[in-house]
Amino acid sequence: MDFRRPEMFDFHGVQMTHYFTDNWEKVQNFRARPDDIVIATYPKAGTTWVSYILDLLHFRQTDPEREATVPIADRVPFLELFLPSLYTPGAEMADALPTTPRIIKTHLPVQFIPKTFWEQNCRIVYVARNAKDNVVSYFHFEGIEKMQPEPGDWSSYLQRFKDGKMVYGSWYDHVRGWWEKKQTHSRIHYMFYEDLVENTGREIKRLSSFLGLSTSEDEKAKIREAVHFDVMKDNPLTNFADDVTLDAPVPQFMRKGKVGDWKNHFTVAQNEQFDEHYKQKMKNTTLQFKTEI
Ligand code: PPS
Repeated sequence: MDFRRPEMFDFHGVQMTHYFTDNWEKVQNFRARPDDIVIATYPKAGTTWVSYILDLLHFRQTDPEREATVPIADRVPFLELFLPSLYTPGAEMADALPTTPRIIKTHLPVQFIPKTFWEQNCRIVYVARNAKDNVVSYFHFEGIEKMQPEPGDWSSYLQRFKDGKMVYGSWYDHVRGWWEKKQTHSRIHYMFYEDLVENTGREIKRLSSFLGLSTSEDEKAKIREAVHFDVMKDNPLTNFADDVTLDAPVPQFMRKGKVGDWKNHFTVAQNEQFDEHYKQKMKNTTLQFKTEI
């Protein structure tokens, strides 16, 4: 396989790797349709989980064949992904999606979203996850994902996270940037990983209503079952079993799916320093996260 772990570089003020910038012109010139739905997140915030919920809300009943055969990465293409030796570029896949609506995944910070999505007034679902669990999940993922830079050791990784030297840049800027945009843009549904863990049924209901759907109670219950961590972990269509860039046996993409796993990683000192730094970075915002439930 002709790919290797990339270097990060500064891309318009955000750390990126070439796998997500090489197709920039096509991504920026993407032509959205008004009914396209975007799922946007900082990496490891619950993208796959919410992508699957959105897909099931729209297509579980009308297209059972798709439900039984099409992997999540093909149902919900990753817009800026460009690794043509292995995958059809995300922008091409998104363009060619046969469904209505098309559901499209991105990790781009708000300032990089192609303008077509604003012009077409598309619905956007943004999922945010608390910083501590997010960095832990990202750390483990980079250990196994050969398309990402080497994570190095935990304590330097945590420092890098605080400094914003991560692929897709600063978590703080990402979650805040989208939060600020949401204040003036009604077609953004800003949701939290922790809420989804705490009450999946309630969040599915909110999503259904944001999408303008009238999903029955029975259907919502079926979706809730299908998107349970253990079920998605066992489902080869959602657990990235065939992902050739993952250097690990199947279960590791679906790692733990918990709120509060950070407690198994942060030392007391790291936690205190993190909290102090967090306070500075997150002052002057109304955005609040739960780090335990
Ligand atoms: S990616 O690669 O950025 O698209 O990853 P992403 O899907 O955003 O995030 C992966 C984390 O989400 C967890 N996950 C879930 N948690 C609870 N329930 C369900 N159904 C679920 N599906 C995915 C996954 O386990 C990763 O979190 P960690 O903490 O590493 O387990």
